[in-house]
Amino acid sequence: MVDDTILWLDACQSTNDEAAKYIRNRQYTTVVAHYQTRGRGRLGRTWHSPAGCGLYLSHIVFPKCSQQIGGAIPLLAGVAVAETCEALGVNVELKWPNDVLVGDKKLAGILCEAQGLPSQWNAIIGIGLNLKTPSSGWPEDVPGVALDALCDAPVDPRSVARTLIRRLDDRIRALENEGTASIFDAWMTRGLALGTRIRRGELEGQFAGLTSEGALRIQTTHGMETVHAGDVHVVRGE
Ligand code: BT5
Repeated sequence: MVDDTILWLDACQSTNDEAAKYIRNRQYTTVVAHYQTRGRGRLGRTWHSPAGCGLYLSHIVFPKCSQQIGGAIPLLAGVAVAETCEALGVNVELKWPNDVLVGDKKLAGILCEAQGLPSQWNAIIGIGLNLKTPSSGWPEDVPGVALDALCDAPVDPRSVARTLIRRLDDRIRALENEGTASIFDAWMTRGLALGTRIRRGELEGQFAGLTSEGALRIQTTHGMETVHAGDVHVVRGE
């Protein structure tokens, strides 16, 4: 049963930090909190985590594949979130590397943290999925949207958590057995259209798909460039 391995907390600073405590003894594979006091985004940013408004979930995985292939895990997590939302009738778009969007609003974010030796490593997949629009609305710097604004039926957080965990585990198994191809295909069907004009820092050009490791390829006027990390922006209106 999935439920025996989930630790349901009322509050914590960050479910990723809480999950790290169970890597060694493997008592739980997943930590979920009703709210986080210091929810973390990437690059030192904050994840807005008000009580009862989101699924704040961290899932620990011990992939039996190389860490290089494991670089696909953030994309794999995006696919698992997308599948979970689609099961509720909500279609999403995936923006490299870790945003789950509806229109120009963010429905979910993903923070993956890997550690260990190349031969024996683990990753904590942290997912913040907005379930309910905060009663005070979204802060100015949070371009959020929640499932309650997109679904007709009420959303049960525990059932969403269980579905998401199953999708993550299924996709991890596929990664171990078949490599990255099916994950990248599933990601591309929900990702930016090939040829979309994008910018990453100084680099600007057309989205040209993913490398075998899940890095982003940009066709610039100077040639093909590869981006391994950071934020990518869509350049509109040109
Ligand atoms: C992310 O970072 O999108 C990764 C977020 C991961 C959060 C989960 S919750 C469970 C686990 N435990 C943690 O402590 N973290 C993980 P990034 O790409 O850096 O995006 C952060 C930016 O998203 C912020 O600067 C805001 O602009 C925006 N943002 C913050 N909270 C949001 C929310 N609830 N909904 C939509 N956008 C949000």
